[in-house]
Amino acid sequence: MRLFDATLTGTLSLTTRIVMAPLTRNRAPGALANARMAAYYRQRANPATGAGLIITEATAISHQGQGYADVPGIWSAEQVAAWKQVTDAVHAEGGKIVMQLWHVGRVSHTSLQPDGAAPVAPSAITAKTKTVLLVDGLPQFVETSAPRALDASELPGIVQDYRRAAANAIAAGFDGVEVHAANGYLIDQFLRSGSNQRSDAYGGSIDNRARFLNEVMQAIVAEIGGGRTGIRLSPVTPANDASDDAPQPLFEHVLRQLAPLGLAYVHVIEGSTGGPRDHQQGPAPFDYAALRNTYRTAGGKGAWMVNNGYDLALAKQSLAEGADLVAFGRPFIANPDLGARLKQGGPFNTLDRATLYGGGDAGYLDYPTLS
Ligand code: 8OZ
Repeated sequence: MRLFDATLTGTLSLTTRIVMAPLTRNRAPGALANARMAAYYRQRANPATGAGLIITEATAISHQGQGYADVPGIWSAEQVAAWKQVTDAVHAEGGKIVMQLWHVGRVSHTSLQPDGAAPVAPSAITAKTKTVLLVDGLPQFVETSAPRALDASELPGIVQDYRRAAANAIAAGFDGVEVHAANGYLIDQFLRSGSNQRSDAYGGSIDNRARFLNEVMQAIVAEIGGGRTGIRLSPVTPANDASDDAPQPLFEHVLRQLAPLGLAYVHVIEGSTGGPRDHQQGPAPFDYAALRNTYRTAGGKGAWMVNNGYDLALAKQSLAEGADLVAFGRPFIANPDLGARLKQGGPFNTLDRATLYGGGDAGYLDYPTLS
């Protein structure tokens, strides 16, 4: 079955097509990776039993890019050194791991921002969504703070933060990076009309709304090369109050722009993140096959990674229809040896939602393996 076949993804040679999706777990106090995280990733790293490729939890490119309690960062030398224990652990198991680079934009809270400042966004529109703070070690869901609109003069600095984060990720031993352009965070806020009401070169037309993404991708590819750079998109997700009137032409434009960059992969969340796969935004159901065709027709050679609610049957179907990689999220939390379990058709552990965000080893390191 193709799911268990090796494949070359950009410069990454993968043993299987099973990918561990990025999963926020809020167990990085001080924005630093730690031994507990290294143990967690290590449990899932052996491609014979776990993932062919691991994508880290979303990792902030700057303090300003932080929006949740105890999520890790990758802007300082101390953070680079801390992540090294994770990449060493994964590589010791023969695994591959890329870092997901994240700027939350407006999905933040003043208590998480430098000097308690307002979060930043394309436009000063508050997201109708919640973020996670930790109060006495327990997750508390709170309304995001009102953001201020970024001045165009600030954008080169943020692009530079992405570039530095990519360089730092490579210095920390990662096999590559994934740019988080999904789920209503900063890049997605620029892309989609519901959060971008700018009247400058970064707002209005599709081309203008895609400009910030393009600048970020150009900078990262110049820094580390397209062959170890991926991107995550979520064309119709309503996550974090994301919305657009016409996602099909918007995202087809984005894919045409990405095609010449020689990316390792394009990671697409189909439908509503963690929810219904047929979620619709805009006038018609989103056509994912057309999106991929647009990318291929424009010369895009990166692997096509699909995500959202996949099980073995859907993975088989999707691979038969042209996907190259399949990302599993929540199943990988509850099943460190998900690869082995998929191969033999189960059984699968069930997820404990109470231990998703924050906490210690419980619900993190103690899910049992088959043997
Ligand atoms: C769940 C909780 C906090 C953050 C995303 C990074 O949706 C996240 C996230 C998910 O992409």
